Amino acid sequence: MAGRGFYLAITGGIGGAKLALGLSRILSPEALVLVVNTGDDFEHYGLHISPDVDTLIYTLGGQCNQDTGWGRSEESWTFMSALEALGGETWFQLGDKDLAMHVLRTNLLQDGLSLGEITSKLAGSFGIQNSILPMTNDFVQTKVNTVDGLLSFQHYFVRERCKPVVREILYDGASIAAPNPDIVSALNDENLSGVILCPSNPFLSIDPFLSIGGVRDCLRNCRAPIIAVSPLVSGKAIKGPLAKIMSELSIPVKANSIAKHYSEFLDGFVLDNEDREWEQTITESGINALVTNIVMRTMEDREQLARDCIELIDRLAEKPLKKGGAKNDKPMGSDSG
Ligand code: FO1
Repeated sequence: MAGRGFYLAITGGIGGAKLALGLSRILSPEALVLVVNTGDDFEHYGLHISPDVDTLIYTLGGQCNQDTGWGRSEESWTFMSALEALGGETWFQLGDKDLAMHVLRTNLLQDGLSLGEITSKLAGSFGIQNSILPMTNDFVQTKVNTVDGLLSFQHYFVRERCKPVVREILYDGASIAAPNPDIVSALNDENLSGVILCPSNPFLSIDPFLSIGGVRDCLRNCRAPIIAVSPLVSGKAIKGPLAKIMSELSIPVKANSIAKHYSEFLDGFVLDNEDREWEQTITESGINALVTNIVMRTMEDREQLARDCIELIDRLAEKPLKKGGAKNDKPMGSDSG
């Protein structure tokens, strides 16, 4: 593992949070910075809700609902049952303790704090020492264009249960949003040892960040190795609508489609033993493939996958792969063989 360097993990959703937890358990707090998707954010009952931020905070804080992957453990639902009795909308379940996060976040936003400042405050109250950086302090909202019309992310994902056929995914506000400045400086920091794209849904949880102006350039010009962990195992998503969305977008539901999706800045790709057949294709595209177990059932699985990612990055840092892409402008030098 590199010396005093730190690693940047980009995450969104439940699968990403699992690897983030594994990384947080094998790295010291200052050696792991987390970038989290806020494209799922929405206003509901006048509250600003940041689901992926909260899923990450609850997961790292050891208070995540293990059955659903979102919301808090040991939750009560008094507010929801009272709301239902009043005839309010209940398609989006808000636990009593979870509700406190949304009320406080909304209040602090009204007081003028940035999403970044609020996230750091909330994470701190769960005893989390890692810095958790929302992808932007502006408002970018994932919208899903379906055969039934344009849906907000939560309407598509929760209210309609991902049933409508997807035609296109849009990131409202991305063209005028600025990336979180703390992320830009981290990507340019000489102590950055590597970047890990966690096994999140590329279209719903990673692309909102990549769609923000300047982010792709930052990643392409990043001097540290960038790797991604496949969110697919033998053509199936471990959780969520990824496989369905890919087939609706006419993208082959294969691990190497994910590597291709990120190829403009990717140095390494971690895929499951079941997808070993793609190792050669991915390597021939100039991306270093690592085949291992990527299904995280236990805490040990999470920690082992985290170790595999760090080892791949550290290996790439010593002997970067010759890449056709514009990314590696560094002189190839003698060790390019
Ligand atoms: N997902 C659901 O499928 N149903 C819900 O009722 C629900 C409520 C909810 C409340 C707070 C929160 O932070 C997340 C919640 N989620 C729910 C998950 C949410 O839709 C996330 O956007 C997904 O986890 C995708 O990232």
